[in-house]
Amino acid sequence: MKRSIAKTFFLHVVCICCLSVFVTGQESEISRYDLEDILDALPTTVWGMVNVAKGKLKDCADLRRRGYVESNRVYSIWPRYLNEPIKVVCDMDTEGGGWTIIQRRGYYDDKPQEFNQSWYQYSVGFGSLNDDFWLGNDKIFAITNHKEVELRVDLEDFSGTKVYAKFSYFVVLSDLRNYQMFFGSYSGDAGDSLLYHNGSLFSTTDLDNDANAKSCSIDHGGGGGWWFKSCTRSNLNGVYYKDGKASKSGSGIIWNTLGGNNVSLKKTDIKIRPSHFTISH
Ligand SMILES: *[C@@H]1O[C@H](CO)[C@@H](O)[C@H](O)[C@H]1NC(C)=O
Ligand SMILES: *[C@@H]1O[C@H](CO)[C@@H](O)[C@H](O)[C@H]1NC(C)=O
Ligand SMILES: *[C@@H]1O[C@H](CO)[C@@H](O)[C@H](O)[C@H]1NC(C)=O
Ligand SMILES: [Ca+2]
Repeated sequence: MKRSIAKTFFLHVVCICCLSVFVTGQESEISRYDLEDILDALPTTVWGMVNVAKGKLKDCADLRRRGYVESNRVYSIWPRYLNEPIKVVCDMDTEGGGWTIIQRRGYYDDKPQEFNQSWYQYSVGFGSLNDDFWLGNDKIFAITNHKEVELRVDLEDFSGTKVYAKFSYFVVLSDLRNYQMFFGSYSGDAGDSLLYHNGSLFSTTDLDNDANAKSCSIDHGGGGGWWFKSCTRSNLNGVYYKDGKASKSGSGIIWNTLGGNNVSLKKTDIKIRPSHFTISH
């Protein structure tokens, strides 16, 4: 209730702002997100008060802008659309930092984290932020919807080759929409093994939303959750094979352009940050 009142009020303010920009006849590069940020900084607006109550740190980019530069430590953030703060790890180094990490493989000490988990576990997240984890689809939904974010996937194979793939935007819909995923144009040197999956719904062993007659997660994916289509050119939540060889095609940590569906990777890092991120001060 409070939320919708705040939202209504907020929309009115935005409209007044748009109107004044229009009336003065000036060209304006101000986007909707900039307007939100301007309004956020005003504690006299309803939206501003809500924001103060919730804190200003919505993702790792906010932390980086405020001078936090340490990677690989646990931070608290409070993304919009979540009822409570959450813990995350950030990449504060790559391309100026500000990345919120949503998945990691191959950072474990003794035993790799198992990724053959249920729909519920994929929704809320699992594993340890200090080594291997899935942040959780509800959190990924929140962080990809409060502003436009880009996606970066860092990959390392067992020969030590490191490559990456970037996507100009990335958005994951809510649980009600089965965490359907869309993204924008590719750049990088890993090859684009995600394009095939654009627009796919998320599936796990206990919830089959894929486009295959069978269950991709059970029959091909090694039990992991992913945005399978019919079935997979990438499967970064597959089985961790310590020798880099998937015993069953597609079941490992797969990025098809890196050796096909039989080669399993050593390390992965999936992260997001606002598109066009810069540190202006
Ligand atoms: C995941 O796979 C491992 C190894 O095959 C198995 O021991 C474990 O029971 C599986 N966990 C679930 C939740 O299916
Ligand atoms: C992914 O799908 C969406 C919706 O169909 C489309 O707008 C977008 O351009 C696609 N992304 C790529 C990289 O083709
Ligand atoms: C992948 O491994 C399967 C056996 O699991 C084999 O049938 C297939 O030919 C292999 N593909 C490639 C490209 O090596
Ligand atoms: Ca199916």
